[in-house]
Amino acid sequence: MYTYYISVGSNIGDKQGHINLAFQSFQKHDAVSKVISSSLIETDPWGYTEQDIFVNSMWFCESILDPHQMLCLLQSLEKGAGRKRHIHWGPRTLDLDIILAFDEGGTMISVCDESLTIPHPYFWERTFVLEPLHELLPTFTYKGVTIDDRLAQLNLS
Ligand code: PH2
Ligand code: MG
Ligand code: MG
Repeated sequence: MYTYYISVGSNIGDKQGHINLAFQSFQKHDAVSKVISSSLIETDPWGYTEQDIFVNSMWFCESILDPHQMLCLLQSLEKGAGRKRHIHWGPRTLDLDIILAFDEGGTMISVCDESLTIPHPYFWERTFVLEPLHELLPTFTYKGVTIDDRLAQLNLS
C-alpha cells in the first residue's frame, strides 16, 4: 500500500467542472481508497504567465498502485478531460501530478526515470502546490524546512 499527494490544476473551460468530474472517477476507482481533496483555490499562472488563472487543489489517497501505475491512472483521467499536450507549462484542461509518495511505513519514496520524478521536481518552489498541501499535511517538513517556513519564504520573495 502506498499513499499519494497529487496536485490538481485546470485553466481551460469549466475548470471546476473538469476537476470535480475527475475527482468522482478517481474516488470510484477500485485501486484507490480514503480519497480526500483540499479546498479549491484560484492561482496566478506560474512559469509561463501569458495564460488564464488556474484552479488548483491537492488530493490525498491510499492505493495499491505503484507510482508508475498511479501515473498511468492519472494520465487516463487527464485524457478523459480532453487534455492535449502543447506548450510546456501552458494551458491545460486538467493536470494531475504526483507530488509526494510514501510507502506503507510512511517513508517518502523517490522515483527518477524518464517518465516520472517524485518528489515532483518543482513542488517546493510553487505556492499553488504548497498551499493545498499545507491544508492536508500541515506538519510536513522537507530537507529540514517546515512547510510553514517555506510558504513564508515564498510569499516574501
Ligand atoms: N501548472 C503548470 C504551470 N503553471 N501555474 C499555476 N498557478 N497552477 C498550475 O497548476 C500550473 C501553473 C504546469 O503544470
Ligand atoms: Mg504540472
Ligand atoms: Mg503534469
